[in-house]
Amino acid sequence: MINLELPDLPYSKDSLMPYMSAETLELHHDKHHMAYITNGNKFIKENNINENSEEEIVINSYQKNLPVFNNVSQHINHVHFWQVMSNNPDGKIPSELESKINSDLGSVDQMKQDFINAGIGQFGSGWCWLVLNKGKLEITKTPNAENPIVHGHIPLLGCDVWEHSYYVDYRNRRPDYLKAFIDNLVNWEKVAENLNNA
Ligand code: MN3
Repeated sequence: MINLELPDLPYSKDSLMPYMSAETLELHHDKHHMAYITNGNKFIKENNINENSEEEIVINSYQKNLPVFNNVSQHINHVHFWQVMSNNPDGKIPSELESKINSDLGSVDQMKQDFINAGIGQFGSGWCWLVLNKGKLEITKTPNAENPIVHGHIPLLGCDVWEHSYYVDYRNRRPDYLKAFIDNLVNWEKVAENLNNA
């Protein structure tokens, strides 16, 4: 039976400042992510879930078993989210990825604007994404815990727009958080790696 575990952050909690504070990461990683893991493991046991991977659990529980889906999907969303961030104000995008962004999404500036708009446009809680859909890059958004894999999309870059991800640092200013994220907090090497592995 799958046992969800909290991964260490791949950086120190104060290393994303000033764009994301240590206080936010402490709450978000140590408390919020941990709660999804605790509840996810409980529901996996209670429901005798026997899939071999976290991704399979998410796909098979989608629209069928909400407690399992919500917690396991949020777990994989957050594992992804920690990995795609770094303190990267130069924001240099590896050239192969940049060419693909230019050809599939118009330009880097257009991609960034569409990503921000997707995050602003997600009513309530959820995520905005750069995904690969049938070999093509797309910007999407999902509600609540939904991971793009339930739509057959491969997530390359996801941003958490639940209030717990930005309220400490940005209060209600979700657009400012999204702009800081896409301009200064993306580990584009990791996004390129996600594309290569897709
Ligand atoms: Mn979160």
